Amino acid sequence: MLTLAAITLREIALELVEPFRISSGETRHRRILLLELLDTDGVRAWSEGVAGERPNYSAETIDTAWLMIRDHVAPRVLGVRFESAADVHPRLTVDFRGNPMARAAVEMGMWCLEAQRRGLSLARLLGGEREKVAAGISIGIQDSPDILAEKAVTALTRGYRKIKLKIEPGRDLAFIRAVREVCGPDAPLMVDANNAYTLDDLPRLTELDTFALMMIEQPLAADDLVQHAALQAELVTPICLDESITGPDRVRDMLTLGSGRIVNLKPGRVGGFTPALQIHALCVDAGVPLWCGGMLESGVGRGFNIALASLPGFTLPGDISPSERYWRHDVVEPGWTMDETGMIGVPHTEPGTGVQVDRDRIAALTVREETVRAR
Ligand code: OSB
Ligand code: MG
Repeated sequence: MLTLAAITLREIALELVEPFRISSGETRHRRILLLELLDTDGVRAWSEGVAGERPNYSAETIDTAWLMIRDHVAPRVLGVRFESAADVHPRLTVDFRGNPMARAAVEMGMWCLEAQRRGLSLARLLGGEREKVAAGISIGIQDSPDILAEKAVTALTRGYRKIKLKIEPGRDLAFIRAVREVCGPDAPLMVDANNAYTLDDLPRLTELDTFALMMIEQPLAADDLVQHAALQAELVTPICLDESITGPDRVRDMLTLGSGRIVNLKPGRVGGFTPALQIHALCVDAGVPLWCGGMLESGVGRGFNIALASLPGFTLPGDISPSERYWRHDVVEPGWTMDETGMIGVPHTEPGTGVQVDRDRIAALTVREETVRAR
């Protein structure tokens, strides 16, 4: 049994160690939404909302998520007796359209709360088995091919098992050619376009196809599956879908249409762990390689991604990097670290995510705070 007494929303301001630029915009000063869930027995869990500062990746922002959680999500779960965290998602989908990141922040927090109550690691509760997960790095768009190539080499030397390079038309071919040249033919390279291309760019995308990339992530529109299918038919490189996969049905459609061959799964984008587990099962059944994406999370959200990535279907390295890649000081103790072989340990012996939130640090970084209670 699981009954929530209160949810506290906090916005913290956290500066990235370097700006992160994708085709639709640049981020340096992260505004991060953290939730603290309190149940009727006094057990607590933290979770993170992954909506960005601006609606350039998805329609949601931290501001819309704040409003939706306070006025629509929290009132649906506060004071309700849940058998388990798996029962939360259904309650958040009846007559409720959109806003997956707002729903996921609460739903994932409930999974962590259940893990805390049962003295289980979040990874075990979700069905995770791996002791370590493979780390990848997502490198933003740079000013020149040389700068990008140098960053990619440094990342490879550090041990990262997948190097993802952000691209856009005009900052693609010369950039990727430079990286491939210095990193060598076997380096695990991929690109992510965040919807920057259309089918009119076919010649350019066909040239990208010659760089032996692991995959090309979301080249076309954020809500498209049909044009991606047409593009995939022209390419040897597998297409990986990110933005287009908003739930299990979109994975089924991707398989039917042939829109892509790999899935980037972000639990926040699909509305939480319950739909994420459904997508995991679908991909395992269909033999579709899966990896866990990232949203520049603090150590809180990173813990959720690491727990999820410990499931057996996550066969490719995620966009999961250690804390130091993002923050001078993370908000959890200990911070997330990567060994020299590019692996991050999954804490299976601690309850929940296995890291403690640094309350003093969070208090110092908090910009606004609001608590919603069961009525
Ligand atoms: O498209 O995967 C993306 C960050 C913000 C928004 C969208 C994306 C990303 C990343 C960062 O690629 C991955 C990370 O958290 O390291
Ligand atoms: Mg992406």
